[in-house]
Amino acid sequence: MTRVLVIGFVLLIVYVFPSMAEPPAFGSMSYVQCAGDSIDIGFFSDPVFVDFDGDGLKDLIVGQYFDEAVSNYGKMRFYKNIGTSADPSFDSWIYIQADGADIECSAG
Ligand SMILES: [Ca+2]
Repeated sequence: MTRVLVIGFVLLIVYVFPSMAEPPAFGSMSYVQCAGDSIDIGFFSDPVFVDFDGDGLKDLIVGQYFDEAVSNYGKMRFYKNIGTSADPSFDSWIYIQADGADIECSAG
């Protein structure tokens, strides 16, 4: 069984460590990619994998503390898994919304 450890870091965001044995022994680190680029959301990202859209594949949900391009705070990104459970893949993301508006929440 493949397991991953996902950690958000300041300015680097998300790492995946494929496990290689029980108890957990981690292989080399790699960045989670989206459309060929490393996902970099910045600090307070708190990434989690959960089947957000109910298709049986775990998606990536990541907090976004600050988006410098648009100067907004506290949004959540949804990366739909278009790969498999063992080899997730992401090609785009959207902000999670409620009632037609991006959900916003503060850090902490
Ligand atoms: Ca899913």
